[in-house]
Amino acid sequence: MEPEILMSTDVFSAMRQSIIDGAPDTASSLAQQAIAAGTAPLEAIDKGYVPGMQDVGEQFARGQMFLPDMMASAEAMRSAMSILDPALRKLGAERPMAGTVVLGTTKGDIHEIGKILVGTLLTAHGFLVHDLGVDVAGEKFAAKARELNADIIGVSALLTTTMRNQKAVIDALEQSGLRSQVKVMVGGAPVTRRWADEIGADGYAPNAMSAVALARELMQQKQEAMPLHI
Ligand code: B12
Repeated sequence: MEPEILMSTDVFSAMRQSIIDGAPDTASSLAQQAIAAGTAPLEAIDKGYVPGMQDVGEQFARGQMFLPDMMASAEAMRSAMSILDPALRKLGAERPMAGTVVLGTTKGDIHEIGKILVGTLLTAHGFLVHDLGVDVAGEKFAAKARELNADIIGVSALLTTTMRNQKAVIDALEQSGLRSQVKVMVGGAPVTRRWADEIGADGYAPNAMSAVALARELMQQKQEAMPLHI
């Protein structure tokens, strides 16, 4: 194996380990080194940090890790993201506005890392993103969409018990008469395309990069549905 390839593989596995160890300082200093070495921030996330999070989830499910460990891992992930986020956002700064997205995690759910990543990549690709945070009720999504005249609402859910609150967002849009104007995309680890269809969402994406492709597709659908102004 070429030495360069070996080196980058080592860096990615150190990133993964920093998440498993719940070591914020190591996680951020590896992110700094990666940026200085010209590694694409998305590659560091995909090949280093996210696999670390997946590993943590599996260990938690097997009873080999406990809640405080998972919290420390989340802190390490946030620390790495604080370095990578500005580098990702810079990409979107000069692009024309692709659309307005209101983003949030469903009511009862405080998982935010995946949602933040989706928001960062949407911003990096020219979308104007308003992140409502976590534990957000359907009515709040609808009210913010009305206020900003948003094109898309993105709803994240990480728990099987809070997935159904994604449907509550769609219900709130219907109740406020906004459903035909706003596209809804859903995501989060337990969410599937089938679930998205079942609740009447306009789209589902399994990760942040495909969320960008989906948002672009939804914008196109919106534009095609718009009556011509002559
Ligand atoms: C970190 C973590 C936590 C942290 C969250 C910290 C934070 N600030 O976010 C803390 C410690 C707080 C936590 C708490 C809990 N957690 Co937790 N957690 C995780 C863990 C390990 C990682 C989640 C994560 O950040 N992944 C990394 C990101 C990048 O991936 P992601 O979230 O899937 O996002 C990607 C895609 O899904 C997609 N996406 C995400 N959102 C959206 C939105 C849209 C619109 C689109 C298009 C795409 C999209 O794109 C993202 C980027 O690629 C997962 C395990 C796992 N593998 O998912 C468990 C996990 C989700 N948690 C779990 C549990 C049980 C809990 C607790 C109930 C534990 C407890 N006993 O208290 C609590 C719940 C608290 C609550 N009310 O929400 C279970 C859920 C089981 C289930 N089936 O419901 C999991 C699966 C662990 C397990 N294997 O058992 N957790």
